[in-house]
Amino acid sequence: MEMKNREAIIETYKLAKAKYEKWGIDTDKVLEDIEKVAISIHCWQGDDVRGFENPEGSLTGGIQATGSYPGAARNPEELRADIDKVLTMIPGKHRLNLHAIYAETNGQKVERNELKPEHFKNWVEWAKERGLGLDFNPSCFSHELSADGLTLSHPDKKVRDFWIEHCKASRKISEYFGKELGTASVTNVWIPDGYKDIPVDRLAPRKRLQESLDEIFKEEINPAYHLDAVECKLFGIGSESYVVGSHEFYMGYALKNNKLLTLDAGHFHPTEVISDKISSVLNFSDELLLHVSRPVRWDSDHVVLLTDELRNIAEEIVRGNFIDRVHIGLDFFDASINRIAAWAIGTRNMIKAMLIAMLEPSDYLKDVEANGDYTTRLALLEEFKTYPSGAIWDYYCLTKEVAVGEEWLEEVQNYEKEVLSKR
Ligand code: RNT
Ligand code: ZN
Repeated sequence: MEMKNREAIIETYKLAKAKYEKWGIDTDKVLEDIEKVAISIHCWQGDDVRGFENPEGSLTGGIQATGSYPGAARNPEELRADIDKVLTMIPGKHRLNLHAIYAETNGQKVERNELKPEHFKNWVEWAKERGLGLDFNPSCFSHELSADGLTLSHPDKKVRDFWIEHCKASRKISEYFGKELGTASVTNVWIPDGYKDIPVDRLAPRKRLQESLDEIFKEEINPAYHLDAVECKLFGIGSESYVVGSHEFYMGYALKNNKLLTLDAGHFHPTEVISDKISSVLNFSDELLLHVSRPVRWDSDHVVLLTDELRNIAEEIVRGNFIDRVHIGLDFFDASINRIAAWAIGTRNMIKAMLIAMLEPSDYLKDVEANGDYTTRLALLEEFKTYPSGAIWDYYCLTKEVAVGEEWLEEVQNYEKEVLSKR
């Protein structure tokens, strides 16, 4: 960047800093705090949730990546190179979230219930070199044993056992991540189980799921290495009428068994928001996992934008002092635009939302509210919307030596020309 542009960013930062100082916000301190916020970046935006097990296979389980933008990663090397590229556009130190289908088995067919830590050795080496933490997910979809839409709640014990073993294997892989990298790996169990049409027996599948989970979690694993999370859902393609692992099911299960609940922004009724759930769940649970996504009329997994709801999620985390208790994961997969851009846009937005939330004088606003002065509350919240948070964000990117403003787009375009278009 040209010297005069750098100087302009620094000058603008100083002016913005003075504005926030008036409200008792020390922007230098905010920049120290935002650095500690680690976002768990999902690997599956890079290849439309295909994985390496069977790249020709199609994505099942009621989720879909639509679009045919060229350049998707076809193998571990390409995926890692793409993530490396994304990381150059994102300020701060973050985490990578892997799925079991991203195992590297040297061309050998390894059943999912037989996956071992060694199949993730390359990922661990890669993460170590970059100082990143890893998170994990068993993959209970896109497989012949999930073809009828049932896994851990399947009436056939043999099918259930296969998925139980897969989830157990996944916990061992996660433990290995935690040991190797010195930061607990959060492993999230999501299953597609449900019915297209109205079931008669809503109870039996839930009983079976409960038993399967009990079996999966039987072995205690040191929470310094590994944490378990369970993800609820309302409906999916093929499970429109009934989802076994509903919100109430997993909320009950998580609280009773001391597991993390996962709240995915797209897994509720279209007008229901996860921002309002954070302060409730954390009354009863130590920690929480979020799958930040953008549902458009349904669980469409669109790229995360700086919407009101994204800002509300970030505000809830910051205002409640929950930064150490909420694991922020991303979950979207858009195949209709450049995938590196999708990652960069969504991840930058998540960090931006956290930064904006940290720039709010929330103690002052809480006092005003407690005194019943809702006029001041509303007036200030609206005025703060046009405070110069962008200047703080630009300065943060500058000091972290990542693209400032839309500069990253040119980097993506060059990468597309030089790398992606040749795939
Ligand atoms: C599906 C869930 C789940 C997946 C990923 C790939 O509805 O949101 O989290 O999107 O695990
Ligand atoms: Zn999710």
